[in-house]
Amino acid sequence: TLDVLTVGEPMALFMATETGPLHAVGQFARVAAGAELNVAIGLCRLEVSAGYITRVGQDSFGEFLQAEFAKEGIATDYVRVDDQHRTGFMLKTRSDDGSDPQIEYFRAGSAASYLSVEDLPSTFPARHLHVTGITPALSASSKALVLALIQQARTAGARISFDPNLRPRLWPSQVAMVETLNHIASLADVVLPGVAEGQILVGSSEPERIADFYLQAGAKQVVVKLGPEGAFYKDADQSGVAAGVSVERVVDTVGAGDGFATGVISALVEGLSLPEAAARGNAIGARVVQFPGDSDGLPTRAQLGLAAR
Ligand code: KDG
Repeated sequence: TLDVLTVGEPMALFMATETGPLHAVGQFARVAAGAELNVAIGLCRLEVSAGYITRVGQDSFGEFLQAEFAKEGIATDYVRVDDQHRTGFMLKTRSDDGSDPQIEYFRAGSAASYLSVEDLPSTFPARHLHVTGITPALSASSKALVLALIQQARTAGARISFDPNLRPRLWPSQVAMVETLNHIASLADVVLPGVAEGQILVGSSEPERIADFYLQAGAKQVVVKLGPEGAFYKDADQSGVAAGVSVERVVDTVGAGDGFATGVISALVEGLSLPEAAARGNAIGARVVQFPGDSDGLPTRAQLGLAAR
């Protein structure tokens, strides 16, 4: 059995290596991206086993990504190569000052957008399922897969975490986005929204209100990301703030939420408490913002000061 299973779209990410708007940048470095892939990588570095359900194209990006999965030790039993559709990719500017980078996607009709219930494992193979709001936005069939996986995980008694990861550009409308994501959140055990996401999804940026909304909807634990201020956690027994970890220089905030999710999920898998999980989320999120790529800041256990598992 795996510790964690996740599902999503991996992409080749071309990160600008010089500052300036995308149309003016000529130099890029290629790395791997994809919110759920980042979490799978982060978990593997923490010696928490992770499997990844995905599809890549039969092309150089697909080969590159498969090599990354292998390098990081991700279980690839649920990775399919699609010879009909291409692997998606994206471009990102270099901001260097923590401001949101400019992002352009080339992913419509990608191999991963054809994820469907055909990708469902015969039996749920993990103790924990992690999903984000990106995968159900890719297509109707990928949304059906996410819902089927959640059903399978619930039946198997696995814990489910959900990071809304709002990507309005990938949705037909804001109403569809909010409706689908709040439904998925109501089926999850652990919900990990940010305050800005709370404003859009539940109409409040007040951490406790966001937490109460999801606890009433059916979640068991909510951890609301407060950025530099840390995280607010709440479940039936306790609530509080895990203090933020200060950072000398924020380079790029993309991927910080995935680092946060990695910390929370790994800690829960290891049997730690909710406050401890939120604290580990903060520690990893704070590392990730100091690196330009999505996953280059994801630490090993030694880098986090943790004993081997
Ligand atoms: O969380 C980081 C992701 O935003 C990035 O890796 C790309 O998955 C991605 C997306 O859909 O934006």
